[in-house]
Amino acid sequence: MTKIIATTPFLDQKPGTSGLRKKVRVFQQPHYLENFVQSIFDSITIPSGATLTLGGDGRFYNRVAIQTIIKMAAANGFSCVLVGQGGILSTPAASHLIRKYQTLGGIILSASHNPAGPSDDFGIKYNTANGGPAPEKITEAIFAKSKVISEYKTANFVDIDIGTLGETKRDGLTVKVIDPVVDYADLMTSMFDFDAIKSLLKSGFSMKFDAMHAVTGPYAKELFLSRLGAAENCLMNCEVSETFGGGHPDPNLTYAHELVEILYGKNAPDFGAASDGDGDRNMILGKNFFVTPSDSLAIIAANAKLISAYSNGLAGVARSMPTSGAVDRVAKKLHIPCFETPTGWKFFGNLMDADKVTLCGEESFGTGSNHVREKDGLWAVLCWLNIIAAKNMSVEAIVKTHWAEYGRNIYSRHDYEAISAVLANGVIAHIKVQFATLPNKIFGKYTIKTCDDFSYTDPIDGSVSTAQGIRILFDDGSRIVFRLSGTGTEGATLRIYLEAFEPDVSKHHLDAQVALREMIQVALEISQLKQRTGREKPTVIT
Ligand code: VG1
Ligand code: CO
Repeated sequence: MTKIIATTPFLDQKPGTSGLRKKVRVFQQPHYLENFVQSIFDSITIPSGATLTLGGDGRFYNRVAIQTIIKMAAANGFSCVLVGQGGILSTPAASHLIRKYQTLGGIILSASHNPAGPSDDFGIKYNTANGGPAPEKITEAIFAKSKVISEYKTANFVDIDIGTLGETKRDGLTVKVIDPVVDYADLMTSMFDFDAIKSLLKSGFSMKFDAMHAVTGPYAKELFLSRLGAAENCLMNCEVSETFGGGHPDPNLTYAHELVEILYGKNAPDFGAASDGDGDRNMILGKNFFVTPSDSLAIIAANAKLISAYSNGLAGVARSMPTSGAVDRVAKKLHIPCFETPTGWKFFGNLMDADKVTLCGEESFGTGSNHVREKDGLWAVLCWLNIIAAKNMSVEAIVKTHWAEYGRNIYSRHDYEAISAVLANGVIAHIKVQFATLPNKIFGKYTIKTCDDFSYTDPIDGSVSTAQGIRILFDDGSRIVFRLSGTGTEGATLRIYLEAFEPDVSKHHLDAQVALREMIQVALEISQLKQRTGREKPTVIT
């Protein structure tokens, strides 16, 4: 074992909601990755016999980082590292492995949907024994350690062959290279009615799944081709590439345009879905039809009993604050609790561990349940296929029937990416200055009821998270939320979340941008966004 004096650079910011995300060249600086990994190991207790789960989304620098982490795990007293073959583990699969094999925790290497390659992004996060992202307590400790770290420990053995399944022993450490897919695929097989989905796929129902050249490719092949008997042409972009094919594997209407064109084109299949870089996000499409993630969560909740894993019903549901209130309406009808948490999956973990909620979701194309402690893209796709098979209805019919029963929470998010942090903070500050004067203000058909900066007290451990996004609430239940992203790597990203409730079925066909036009103007007026940032329009609309 060698102790290396860890000089600069140290972390310049607290790991965000999804760990630390930076440009590859930042991670490539001498000692940078090592400092962060040592700060993780110094923030947890590593008992003798401890195992670490390790893998990533396959992006550039994944394999290099894995060798570094294996050596540091050996020097820091781990007995075993479980690593996905080729360094591959989707985020939900890593979460499952941590839980299934009761490992001490896991390190997941991913910058999710951010582009990959030598001049793009890399990321790293630590997940605890419950399989979920480390809570704030630990990420704060990691950050604090990173600022005072003076040395890190590493071992001096040659690189491990992570391309071949099997076990290697080095310096008291056993490295097990395991199949990254099989445990996860077994879990999925145990949760859904695979026979019903198989019959659906045989019956002429057509689908297209887009892995966007990222981590879900091998998982999709095993699930859809091997286990569900789908035809090869049901899959696209299923080879994992270190640069994600030069693309931006963010499953939304902007970045998954290749799939969107197919679903909105001639001879469109009945069902379309895509997943992100690390496999935790999902987008659901029908023929000529887009399902918003907020609606998807509500619809899965409303139909959960059709899925074998949830046939006994749900303990409760949770959504992140900016996610629409569609699921709240379902929870009310089902007489189950509904929790509103800050953005980021780590807030759902405590609720799931305490059996308070079964399903969770975020507006950012994240849906999941207590089968793991991460959101899970392929799980969401299987939920939809299972529900379609059971109801024998099209995606569009399922959504419209749902709206007719519950009303429609018309929803959209406008992102302004890569604006200077100073200007973005200025916009937020400008809105906050108006907190005292906004209530009762009338904007056309909208009257403001209240506004605040969302803060959350965890009902399980009492921890408090403040400044989680500005909420402007209108008296008819509509909302505007302003929030700064915690996952960007260039400047600041300002997100505006818009939601209007529409009970009138005759207006349910309206395009969200059309239906929300007036509210978008209100958001721009209150924030003075155009004037303050010079931006004429959002970078991404979802
Ligand atoms: C974004 C999403 C958030 C999600 C997070 C991680 O965060 O808005 O809902 O939990 O990404 O998702 P932010 O701070 O940029 O808004 V993933 O798939 O990147 O792990
Ligand atoms: Co992701």
